[in-house]
Amino acid sequence: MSLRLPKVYPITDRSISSLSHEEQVRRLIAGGATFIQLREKTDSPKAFFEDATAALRVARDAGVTLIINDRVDIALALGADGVHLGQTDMPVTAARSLLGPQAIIGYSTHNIAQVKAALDLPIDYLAFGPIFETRSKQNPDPVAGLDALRNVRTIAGNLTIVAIGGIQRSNLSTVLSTGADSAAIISEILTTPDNIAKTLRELVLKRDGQLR
Ligand code: TZP
Ligand code: MG
Repeated sequence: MSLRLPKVYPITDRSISSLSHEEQVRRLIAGGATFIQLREKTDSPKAFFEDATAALRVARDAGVTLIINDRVDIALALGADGVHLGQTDMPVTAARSLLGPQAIIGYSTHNIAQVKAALDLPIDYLAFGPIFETRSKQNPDPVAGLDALRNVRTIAGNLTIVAIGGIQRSNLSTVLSTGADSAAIISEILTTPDNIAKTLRELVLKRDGQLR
């Protein structure tokens, strides 16, 4: 399985943006996002469900793909496009059984052993990181670095690779040229909430002069 993703893959975060997921999705879409992940680490399931319902409506109206971090139950209940799972979330095979063959499943890895183990799983993309230092994740794994990303590109074959962790304007092109198909970004896009659309547009344009 290999999924075509945009070069910049934004992830929502209420604690950084101080905005609802719905509003973040609106602004990200205004900036050209075509694939968004909702990531919620503190809200109650009920509150997240309600916000995510509104966010999904906005995404659907714009033809934008929306996936949910961690919560297979919420993704299923919403009819979202898929989930992003980590090493301690519901096993990928169980999620695939619940969500079906059409759902998008992304999976986080943090070292080469995890990447090798992931190659046998029914996933649509493999996330790898943190590539650089990040302050957006609690208890992050050790920084993996660009050399490890290069190694992941070699062993992952055709599988879509998403790099994550500390990706900014200054290192985006390097991350992509090192082998990532896409860069998942939180703080660089959300830290200045009034400029979310502008920042995203600039990040994508800076790369190659066109939105994709
Ligand atoms: N997983 C690995 S690093 C990270 C996650 C969720 C956070 C990435 O956020 P930022 O702000 O782009 O470094
Ligand atoms: Mg998770």
